[in-house]
Amino acid sequence: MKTGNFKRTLVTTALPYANGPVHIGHLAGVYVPADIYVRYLRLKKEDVVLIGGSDEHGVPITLKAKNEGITPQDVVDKFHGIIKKSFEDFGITFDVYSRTTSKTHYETASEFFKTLYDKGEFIEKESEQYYDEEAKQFLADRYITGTCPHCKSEGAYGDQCESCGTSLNATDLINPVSVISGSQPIIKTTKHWYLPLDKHEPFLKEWILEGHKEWKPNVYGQCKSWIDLGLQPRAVSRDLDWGVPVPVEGADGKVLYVWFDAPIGYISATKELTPEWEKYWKDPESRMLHFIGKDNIVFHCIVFPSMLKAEGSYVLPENVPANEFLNLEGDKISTSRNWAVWLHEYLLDFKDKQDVLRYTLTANAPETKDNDFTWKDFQARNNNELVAILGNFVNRAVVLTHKYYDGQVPSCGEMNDYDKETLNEIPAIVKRVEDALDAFRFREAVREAINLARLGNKYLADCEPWKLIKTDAERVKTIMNIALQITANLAILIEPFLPFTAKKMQNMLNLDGLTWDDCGNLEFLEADKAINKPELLFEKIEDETIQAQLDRLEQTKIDNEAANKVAAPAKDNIEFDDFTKMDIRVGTIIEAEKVAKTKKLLQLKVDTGIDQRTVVSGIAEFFKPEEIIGKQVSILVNLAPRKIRGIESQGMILMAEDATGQLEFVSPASEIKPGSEIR
Ligand code: B3M
Ligand code: ZN
Repeated sequence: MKTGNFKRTLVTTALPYANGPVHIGHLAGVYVPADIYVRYLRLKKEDVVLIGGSDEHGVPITLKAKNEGITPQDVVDKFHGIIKKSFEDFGITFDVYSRTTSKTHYETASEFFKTLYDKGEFIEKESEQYYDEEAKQFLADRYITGTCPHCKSEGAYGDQCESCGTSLNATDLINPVSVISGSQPIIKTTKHWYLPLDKHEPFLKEWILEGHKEWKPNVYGQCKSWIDLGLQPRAVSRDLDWGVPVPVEGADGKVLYVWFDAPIGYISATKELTPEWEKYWKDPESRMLHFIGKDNIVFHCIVFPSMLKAEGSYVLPENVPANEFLNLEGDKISTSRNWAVWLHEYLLDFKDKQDVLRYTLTANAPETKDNDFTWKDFQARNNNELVAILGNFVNRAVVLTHKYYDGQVPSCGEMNDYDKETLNEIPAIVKRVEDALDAFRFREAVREAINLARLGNKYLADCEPWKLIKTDAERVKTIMNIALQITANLAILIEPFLPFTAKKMQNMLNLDGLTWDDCGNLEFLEADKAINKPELLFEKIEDETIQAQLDRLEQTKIDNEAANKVAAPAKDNIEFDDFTKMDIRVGTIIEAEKVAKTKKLLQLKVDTGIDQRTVVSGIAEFFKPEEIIGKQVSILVNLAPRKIRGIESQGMILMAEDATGQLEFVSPASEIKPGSEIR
């Protein structure tokens, strides 16, 4: 689709859930490509807005709040701030970054629902839903887990299986369990509103399968398989107390389903951006693009368009350039397993290196298939491409200009064939970058852009001005003029991808207000123009720096393995009498010292209330003697004495030991007299 057929473009980016920070997967899949695209259109002086915001509803947020003993609002306030800052730090140039708890959004989502409701676009249906009798509440989506009926993985959620990606109804799950109480939920009747996707099926077939064959194969293919499976009505409300209340009579305790209100968040955010929001949303000459990850395809290509169509006055997306997933060092990125590179943490370790990450994520974007981020690749792209090609070329051009001409652009004399050939390459490269960007092929686009720096490097290496300067100073002026023209073109061409670097380059060249049309123009650096001192663009990343990142991930793996170790199975049953044979008391440790020549043993003196006795205990690796004096512990006092390393041990201190071997004392919750019986 040519951009020229439209008057303006509305670019939306998936609204990240405000229940955690954002990581490289978010950046690579959605925000960097969207930002590249929008920067490109802005350079072309097109009317474009970039819309973003936090998705602040949904069950994971309520669960997180519950776990942490805070309110859902506390959760989203915290992460909305962190996420917004990360995007700013990485130069994602949102025209508006809003949130779905904003007043405008509540009004907009409510009105949208009401309009569809009044038009009779919903089916009202009583249905059987899971209900947790202990917690006394209906269990929406993620409040239930169970076995996926399709791929049979454990831990599938009530709305989606994260293993196979299938979207589910909670009642499809095998062996459902309530996340709140762990109990087996019962089925109870409740009323909800449904969007009859089946009714929209003929339209969707026509519009996507016939009308949008140009969509990326991964997107088109997913839509086709959804439609081929046959679409079902989808509930757009939930029994929950966090969300936009369903704005009709008799809907107490019900809110809009998060996937109903979240895409309306794009509309609310545009409203907050400009009073002229309707021209972006309702004028058929506006083009809407949704940048999303592959798990959101069905909602943006099928559900939201059906909502918009049912409403009647909105434009539909022109394209949905969804990406696949980015993995990290061969493993799926996971928030719960902390298997991620968090954007805010990256910047602590790689200060001012936003462009290095933007570049790596673009060059290696998961455009057509899942892709892997590795720290080695990150290092190689930085050292071999950004430093050795781009940085090296720009630096040479600027440094030599200062060295030979005191920082003034030399005039271009007569060009030879090689000069002309080189310059002719520029428009060809620009065209290839444009074609790739127009088709949302960002990997290819950035590769082509860097090819301009390759061209410049080769030109300088072939012409060797540093040798010629002694023999043919006139010729060197032409060479350096051409090198600077290439640099200036690069400063425009790389701006969408590497905006921080482009800015530095434009500063060095004393240029600003450049537009895409200036690409290929070889006049805008006129002779005698003064340029500024060179600035460092990129620096080599050393092996140690990369190793530190790999070590951190290795540690995460170790921590996860420890956390995943399960408790040992229960032992065989015993009789009550067997149990009562044990005399367990509360004792207080009154002396402690290491047993000489051992690593694990401490010799303790314990006040048992009955007497003061010596006990040898294998806890020295976990506790320092001085730390445990005064500690109340559980002691088995009628264990037959035995000699350990020549010391008679009279009893045993009871310890709790987790699956990883970590030890803790079993102590009374508050102080109690030594000798108190434990039973
Ligand atoms: N918050 C899901 C996600 O982050 C969801 C996107 C909403 S876009 C309207 O994957
Ligand atoms: Zn599954």
